[in-house]
Formats: sequence, structure tokens, C-alpha cells
Amino acid sequence: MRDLFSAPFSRRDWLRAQTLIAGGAIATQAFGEDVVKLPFENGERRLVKYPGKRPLMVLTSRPPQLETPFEVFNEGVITPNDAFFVRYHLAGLPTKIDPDTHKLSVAGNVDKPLSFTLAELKKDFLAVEVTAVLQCSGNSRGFQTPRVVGGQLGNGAMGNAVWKGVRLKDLLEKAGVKAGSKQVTFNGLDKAVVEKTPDFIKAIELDQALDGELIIAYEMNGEPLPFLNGFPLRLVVPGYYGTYWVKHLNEITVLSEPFTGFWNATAYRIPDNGCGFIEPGTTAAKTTEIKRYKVRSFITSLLDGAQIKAGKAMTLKGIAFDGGYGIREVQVSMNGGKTWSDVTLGKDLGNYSFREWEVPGLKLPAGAHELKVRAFNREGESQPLEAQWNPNGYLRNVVETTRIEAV
Ligand SMILES: Nc1nc2c(c(=O)[nH]1)N[C@H]1C(S)=C(S)[C@@H](COP(=O)(O)O)O[C@H]1N2
Ligand SMILES: [Mo]
Repeated sequence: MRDLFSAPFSRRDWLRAQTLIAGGAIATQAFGEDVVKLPFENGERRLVKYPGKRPLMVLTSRPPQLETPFEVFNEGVITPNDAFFVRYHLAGLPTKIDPDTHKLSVAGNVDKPLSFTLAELKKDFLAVEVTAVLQCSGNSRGFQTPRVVGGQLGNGAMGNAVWKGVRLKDLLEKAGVKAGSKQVTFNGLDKAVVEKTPDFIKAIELDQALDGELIIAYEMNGEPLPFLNGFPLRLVVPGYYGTYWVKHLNEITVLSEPFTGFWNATAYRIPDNGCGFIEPGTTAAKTTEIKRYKVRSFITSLLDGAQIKAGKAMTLKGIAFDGGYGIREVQVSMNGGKTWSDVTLGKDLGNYSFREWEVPGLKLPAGAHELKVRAFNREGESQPLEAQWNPNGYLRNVVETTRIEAV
């Protein structure tokens, strides 16, 4: 039995986390947490330690929505499990799961409905690994102007991990998908506590389910999935926004008709105009499901507002990623975008991973500097210089600016 609250954990942390997840409203300030300030209105976030996690920024406690402090992305190209962000929609998340009895069913429009334990998945199917970024659709929403409703996230609702598990395709083939099937749905153990909130079920196209890229993961960075990141099994959809990466997965269903559930048909939709952005404040004529990540890049070695020593050599570092073509080139500007120069790319960990980059030996003269970074993927896609907008605050990928001062 794995209990969410049995992670190595002090009694004080345990009490606090139980109260936050199960109990809700207690005067949390009484715990005396640290607070960080994200650079937008109402951006104060408490840093709280949840089971299996180091202190993370709390967006909501019920259900837990925890953001990774941005400094973590400078620690390395892989995001540590204890720092990986957490997002849930429904307050009824499981807190005790027995990995020996947990079962994953594959049913619906198949020849032979099947069900697997974790041990069977590990024993009977080929284990595969992928290094892939998981990013929430609403990552960076808090920076969008005009502002929109939804979690006001900074840039920490993303992370990069090595996911290990079995191919979804192998499970579906074993069950035998019937001809004419259209989509596949994924459901996890979490439930709504208010009945009118629809269960969190996500659908993908059958072609995608069979393309060999999707994984039912049981390990993250060489360890069992952290409880709050979907223990014991989660779907990994490399290159696709986090909404599809269903956690605590227990039901896979093949459908003969397209899925009409809330989380595909109503939520997680973007303007259907090719780019996903529209004129601020307007409404899209037509919408479509959010899918692949847009190209993004960040400076990680300096935070906005940092002070550095004038004339002293430093290594400027950062990360870039896209929706699966891979990063071809990264450029930086030290003068607010007037001129750009190439950087040195780090090791290639595959098309779905963060790609590290650096500028060694950089010296900046005294004064204020506007640093910018932009990436190009192997399709030649890049990032806009001006921030764009949509009503859900999804897809942000503007060229980010880091303002620093050399003294
Ligand atoms: N069971 C379940 N899976 C889920 C969700 C959820 O609410 N319930 N949220 C999804 C969303 S929107 C995101 S961004 C990712 C977040 O994964 P993480 O919590 O491991 O960071 O999980 C996805 N899978
Ligand atoms: Mo998300």
C-alpha cells in the first residue's frame, strides 16, 4: 500500500499537508511559510512542502495545484521529482493506492477486454523510455494581458523528466481494436466531490493512440511515479499539453464514436485559426482542441530583476523546447532584441526534451540590460516578439525578456 502521506515527512509537514489536501480552510499563515512574489498582480504564492515534494508554490490547496519555483530549471535539464509541478482538477484525489491490486483495464470497442496489474505490465510488455517535457496548457497564464480567469501561473507549470513504461499501442493491440474505432479515452482514480463537475476523462484520436509514441508510465526519473504526479500509472503524450497526461490511470476505453465529454468538447479548447490566438478581448468564431506545445525558450541562470557584477565573465544558461520536432537553434539578444547571436546548444536528449543552451564567458558593461532568448525548431517555427492572447490564457510562447542590472 502506498499512502500519499507516508513519504519521508516530518510530523509538522504531515499535519499541514493533510489539512491542506483533506481539510481545506485553516489559517495557513499560522504555519509561517515563505512567500514568493510572481511578477504580476496578486502574484504572492506560499511555498509549502507537500508529501514527496520540496516546498513548492501553492496556487490552490484543494485540489493541490503546485508550481515549480523557476530557479529549479537552472539546476539541470531534468526536473527533479520532488520539484515537479502538480495539477489536479478535482478535489477527490486518491490518497492511498495499493500498487499490488491496482488494475488498468482496456475495454470498449475491442475484441478482448483486458485488465492488467502493475506487475503484469512490467513482466509482459516491453519497457520503453522517453525524455519529455510536461507543460500545462495554462503555464504562464498570469502574464497574459488583458488578464483572463484560470490559475494565475508563472512559468513553473512545466518540467522535463525521463518517463519509463509500456507502449499504449502494445496494450491496445493485445486487446484487439475493432475496425471502425475512432478514439480512445483515459480515466484515472480521482473523482469530483461535487457531483455536477464531470469526471476528468480525456480522449485522443485512435491513430495517435496507435502511433507508438504514447506511453503508460510507471517510472519517472528512475523512480516510481511520485504520488502527486500520478502513481502508479499515468499516460505520457510526448509533445502534447499536460491535459492529456492522465494520472492514476485505471481505465482505457476504445470508442466507436468521437468522445463528447466535457474535458475535450468544452474545456481545453483554443481558437481554431491555425495559431490559436485572437484579438485581445474578442471571442473565437470556432474552437478546436489544444494539442502540441509551441516553441519556447527561457534564460534560467538569471531571474528578471537580477543584479550582476559589471565586466565579470559569467555563463548565461537556459532551456528551449517545442512540440516534438526538436530545437535546431537558439539565439540571445543583450540589447532588447536589436541584434541576436547564436548560443551553444547542450546535449540532445531527443525531440521532446528540454534542450539546454549556454553562452560562456559573457561580460556585460555597467548599466541596465534587456536580455532576450528565442528558439527555432527543426520546422523553422519560432516565437513571436509581442505577446499574443486567447480567452483561456493558453499557449503563451512570446520571446521572454529578462531585465538585469550590471553594477
Ligand atoms: N487524473 C488526472 N490526471 C490529470 C489531471 C487531473 O486533474 N486528473 N490534470 C491534467 C493536467 S491539466 C496536467 S497539466 C497534468 C499535470 O501533471 P502533474 O500534476 O504530474 O504535473 O496532469 C493531467 N492529468
Ligand atoms: Mo494543465
